[in-house]
Amino acid sequence: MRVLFIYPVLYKMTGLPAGLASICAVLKENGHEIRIFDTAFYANKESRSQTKIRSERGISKAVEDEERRLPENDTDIEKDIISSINEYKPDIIGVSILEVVYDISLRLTKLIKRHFGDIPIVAGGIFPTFSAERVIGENSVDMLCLGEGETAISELCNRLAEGKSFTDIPGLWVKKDGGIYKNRPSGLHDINKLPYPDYTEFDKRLFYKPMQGRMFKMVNIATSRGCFYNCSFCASQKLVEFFKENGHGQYYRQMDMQRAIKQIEFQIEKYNPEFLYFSSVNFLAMSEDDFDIFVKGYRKIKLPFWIQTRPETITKKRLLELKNVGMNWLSIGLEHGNEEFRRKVLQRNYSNEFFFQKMEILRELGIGASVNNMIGLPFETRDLVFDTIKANKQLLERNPRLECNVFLFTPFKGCELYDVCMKNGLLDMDFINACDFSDKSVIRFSEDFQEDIKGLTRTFNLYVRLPEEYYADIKIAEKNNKAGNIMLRKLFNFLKRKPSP
Ligand code: B12
Ligand code: SF4
Repeated sequence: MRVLFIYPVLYKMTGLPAGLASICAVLKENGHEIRIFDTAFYANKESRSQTKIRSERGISKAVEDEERRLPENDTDIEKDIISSINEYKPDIIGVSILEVVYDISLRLTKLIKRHFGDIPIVAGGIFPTFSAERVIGENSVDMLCLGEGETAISELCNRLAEGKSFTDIPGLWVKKDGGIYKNRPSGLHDINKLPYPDYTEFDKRLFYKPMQGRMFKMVNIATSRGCFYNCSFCASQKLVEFFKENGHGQYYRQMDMQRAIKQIEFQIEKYNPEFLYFSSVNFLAMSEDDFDIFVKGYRKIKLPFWIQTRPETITKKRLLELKNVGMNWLSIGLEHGNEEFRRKVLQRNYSNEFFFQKMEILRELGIGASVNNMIGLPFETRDLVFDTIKANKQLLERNPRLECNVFLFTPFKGCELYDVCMKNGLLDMDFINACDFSDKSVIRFSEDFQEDIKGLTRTFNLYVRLPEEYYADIKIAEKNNKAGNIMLRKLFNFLKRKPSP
């Protein structure tokens, strides 16, 4: 079968999707052909890359070679998709959907249905998994996949190729003769048995990600799936519940480390990256034995790499060994600076002091990191945001090399905080988060707090990095008006001139 995957993704949101690439690998093994159509490089008048926003907010360095590495398409997305379908003539079209791209996904599936009514369209990904009724209710969607899709879609393609019935495939919901066949989710895959994710058909620009002011060609390596923590703002908890309720056991799976090393060697050979991007959500959640195998195996690889992990997993010994084999940067979530709020609302249980000590280890070892924070959480107040600012200030005193990221909290379906927002009347009933890095929260906050969020998001790094005698000026810079914008530029210019630590 000829399969076309649509990968709807925000503007210049690069990085490779390991889940979809895993499906590509399984389909190819089964003798099917793949093409991918992504939306990353089509701009509209509001499009701004995340890299640009981060540098404007004083979080990270401007990325000099972004335009060269990631040039935009100068063609029209709708014309392009139609001509690529006319030329490739797929037998089936799959769309991989996260909530933020649901709008654009539907725009494309509707367009395709209008022009190519006979080609079946199957939706998969986190959003269709958590909003199945809504997605299957769309006229332009013929089938959807719940949970992991490798077996379900390859079985579907095999049956379509053989002209067999496909209404009973585990994991698929299928529309037929005016009804919907709702099969239970298929089991979880043994990640040691799946073929390595296949990125060959993805746009080469998607391999590039920014790192300290430069774009690097990166390959995404997943050494695990899922996570065993329960943060209320993340899909992990509900994914775990979803698979347990359906009798499929533990969603969190760690790959055999010998195999992970083989995968790394294979991906390097195949794609020739300059950097490795480990997308495992909590990279260091591995046993001492696995860690030793990783470090020994990675020693000969000699490529810089990036990880994300939890503070609980950090030890000096581990970080030193990782640094020695090439770890260049890591990302870690503080998420909020008020301990009680973090524990009660976000379900993250550690003290600020504990987190600070971990960041001191990084300083001692000369390792840089991005610390992630959120703003605009339900029940948050301006004072609570200032607890986050204060905690980041204290962090920088202990480790001046840290980058302090701030993200506007967005409640996605499939995370506990979404339900909390709904129960408390903080969201519209059929709400869908189609945000594109907007600085206005979708939560029903008071007008004053909405203004605070906008202002504090753009000035977060000024508050964090400048002494308190500047706070009156920063308050002026919070406002998006003439005086505020002049002050904002002035303060950021001042910050740029400050000698770096
Ligand atoms: C790596 C990662 C990324 C990568 C790659 C994205 C990708 N699509 O894989 C990058 C850096 C690009 C990224 C970006 C973003 N991400 Co992200 N990301 C992840 C992360 C950490 C791992 C994804 C992964 O590999 N999972 C494991 C694989 C096996 O699962 P999977 O991707 O869901 O794919 C399987 C099934 O869903 C299904 N499937 C998927 N697509 C399809 C298509 C078809 C046709 C079929 C049949 C099946 C199918 O089969 C796959 C294989 O089993 C997840 C956390 C998580 N737990 O998933 C967040 C997560 C997916 N990201 C999230 C968010 C919010 C974002 C951003 C908006 C963040 C931001 N503001 O920058 C952007 C938006 C991306 C976009 N589309 O524009 C949210 C999504 C929430 C939601 N309900 O939509 C998650 C769940 C994290 C969270 N907050 O809980 N992300
Ligand atoms: S935010 Fe990170 S640590 Fe928390 S549950 Fe999600 S993946 Fe796990």
